[in-house]
Amino acid sequence: DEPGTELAVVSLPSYACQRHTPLLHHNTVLIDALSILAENAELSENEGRGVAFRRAGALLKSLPQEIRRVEQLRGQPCLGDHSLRVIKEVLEDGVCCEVETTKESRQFKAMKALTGIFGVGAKTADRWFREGIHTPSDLQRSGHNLNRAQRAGVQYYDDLNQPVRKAEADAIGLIVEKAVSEVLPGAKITLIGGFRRGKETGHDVDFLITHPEEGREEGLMAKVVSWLEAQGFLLYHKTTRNSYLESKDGPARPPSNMDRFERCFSIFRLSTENERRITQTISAQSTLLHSRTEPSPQTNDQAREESSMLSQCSGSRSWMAVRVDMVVSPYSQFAFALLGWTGSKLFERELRRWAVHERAMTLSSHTLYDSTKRQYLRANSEEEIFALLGLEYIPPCGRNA
Ligand code: TTP
Ligand code: MN
Ligand code: MN
Ligand code: MN
Repeated sequence: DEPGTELAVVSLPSYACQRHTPLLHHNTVLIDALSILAENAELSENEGRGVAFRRAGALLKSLPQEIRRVEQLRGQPCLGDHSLRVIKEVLEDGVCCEVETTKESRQFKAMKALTGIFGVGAKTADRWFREGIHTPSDLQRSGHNLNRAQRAGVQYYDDLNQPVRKAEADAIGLIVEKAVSEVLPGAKITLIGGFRRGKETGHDVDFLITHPEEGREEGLMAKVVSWLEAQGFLLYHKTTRNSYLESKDGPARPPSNMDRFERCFSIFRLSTENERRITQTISAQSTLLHSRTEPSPQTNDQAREESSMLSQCSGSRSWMAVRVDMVVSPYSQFAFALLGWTGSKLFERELRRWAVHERAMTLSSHTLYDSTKRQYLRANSEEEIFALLGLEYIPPCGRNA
């Protein structure tokens, strides 16, 4: 045996919100295997099973070293029999049979392709799969009636299935910032979601908008959306009003993990020219952007000519479609909204589970309710919320569970 491989890793705490989960970790192959099974469970609407595999994966992400033998994991929480079996098989044989079978299965492939369409969830995808629809092209040929979101999803399928890069997120950030300052001076925007956790790519870009004077944020989203639409930045948008104040069942128990902020799920039209100009303005040390549509080692004229040729022959263009989520929160709820929308989804789930089971509290993206004291607890920062929950503060980059 190589020295060191027998070293027992200190046993980690079991809730992901009690430990740091960095973006870069030491057990990628094992985590990838568990992620496939988690994804498959989620697509089959087996949420409990999905969460079990996600928790096991997150535990491995928190480990400070590479695991070579399954015995090194003795005493660690979050690892059920099934996950341990998968880990053991990957360590011993390089692959796990169940994972390989899942990856190759027609159903898994079809469900992934169909839920990859914006506006299509597991239920709808499963119904279509049973009808023999396996791909977005099958769907188009089928003549099914699609709703507005799904039509946009099919139309921009290729773009929306490309990872969004940080430079693109920053470019969109400047556009949203401009929109917000035009319609309500003093309002501020914060980049949330995966990019706030330090990810270099994402499936979308998420923003939280607020105004330091409570109440000024009311009706803000409609104005922001109108401005963006008038400027030609929006390919699709669906705004949902704030339903928090009107709710009868009280703020402590949102019907699901969905919160009730005014929000907009949208698709931006990001011009690659625009992105380049904007990004150069923010970073004095000019970042070299590798555009998706234009080859870079050319003069601008050559590139532009080629790009316009491409747009005629192969559908390549000088712009791209990017998914963007925007949420508006009143200033008094900002810290909760920030914590709730920074993710990861598993980290959020773990925070709420910790709150209920270990503190008899209910955490949402609006408030924290203490059932013992029968009162709402206020907080002005994420640090305060962690403290109220009796947790060590975990910065966004440590929330990649
Ligand atoms: P996502 O944008 O789905 O995920 P992400 O940003 O972590 O990952 P990706 O890079 O792939 O985009 O969600 C971001 C956070 O927003 C997530 O923690 C859950 C939260 N969220 C809510 O709180 N309520 C909602 O209704 C939705 C859709 C998300
Ligand atoms: Mn996101
Ligand atoms: Mn409109
Ligand atoms: Mn999002």
